[in-house]
Amino acid sequence: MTIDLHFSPEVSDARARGLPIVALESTIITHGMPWPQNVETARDVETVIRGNGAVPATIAVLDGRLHIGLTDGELDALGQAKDVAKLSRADLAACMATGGTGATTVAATMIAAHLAGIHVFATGGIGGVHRGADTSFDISADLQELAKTPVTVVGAGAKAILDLPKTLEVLETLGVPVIAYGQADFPAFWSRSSGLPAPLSMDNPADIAKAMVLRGEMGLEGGQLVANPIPEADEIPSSMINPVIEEALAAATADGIAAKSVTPYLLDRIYHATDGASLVANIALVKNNARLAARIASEFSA
Ligand code: PSU
Ligand code: MN
Repeated sequence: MTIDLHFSPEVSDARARGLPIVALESTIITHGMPWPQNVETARDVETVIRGNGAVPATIAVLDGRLHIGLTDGELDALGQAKDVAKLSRADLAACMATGGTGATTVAATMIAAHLAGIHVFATGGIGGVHRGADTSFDISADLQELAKTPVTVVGAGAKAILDLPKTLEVLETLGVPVIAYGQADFPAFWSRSSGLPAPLSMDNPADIAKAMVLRGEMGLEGGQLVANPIPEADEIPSSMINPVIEEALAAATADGIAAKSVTPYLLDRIYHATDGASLVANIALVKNNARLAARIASEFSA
């Protein structure tokens, strides 16, 4: 049995013409941002990709069917739907088997992109090792996926709510290349620098595409993480965001938040605590990642 992928007309056409395609996740729409900014951002990000010579493919499961590319109407409906499942590697097939509707995380989007022959994927920031993971064991499945599935993921580092040193350690153990774009430091989502050096650094989309191709030729499984710093004009300095993160983490513990709910809870809490400034920065960095991903995808096609 082959999987019945449901391509949008735009993505179908791009495949037929051999155009570069950039995958986009949908959890950021359903669990990462409030309505209506979520839908507006999803549209704007697609526009940025088109403006940079590639075709966007937002990925989600709608009524059990794995969609590669959403129409405007589908995007709108998903952005307003209540109780959409958050799908990682563990949940994807179960949601499809039961005819459910779900948004794909970084892990699940990588799986779907690979099935669809898409090499590049843009997001905000990947999941990673949560602070307190030594007792909670909360480590995002995104990290394992990067070790397994050959897709280049462009994010603004890992979300600063995480334990970034431990996240980098796990990525190293898993053999995932972590490539800072245009600087030496690993970025921290809302801020340009985490204060930690990135293991690798590149300045050129062509080199990033070439490294991925070489990995494939050598039989190295897995993808790579491109850590693209938020534009200077949009960043929130870590001195400003860190106390807010600390407060949100304390609230999550007090409220007994665990598992899949942790990331959405923290993002929402930080959004309110910063009067929406965290969302403005989040939107800016996603667009910036989309731009770079489109350029990398074009290099893959070249
Ligand atoms: N990046 C964002 N906002 C998000 C996410 C990433 O800017 O909402 C989502 C992604 O889908 C990522 C997920 O895969 O959070 C990680 O969740 P968890 O920590 O439960 O694995
Ligand atoms: Mn988790």
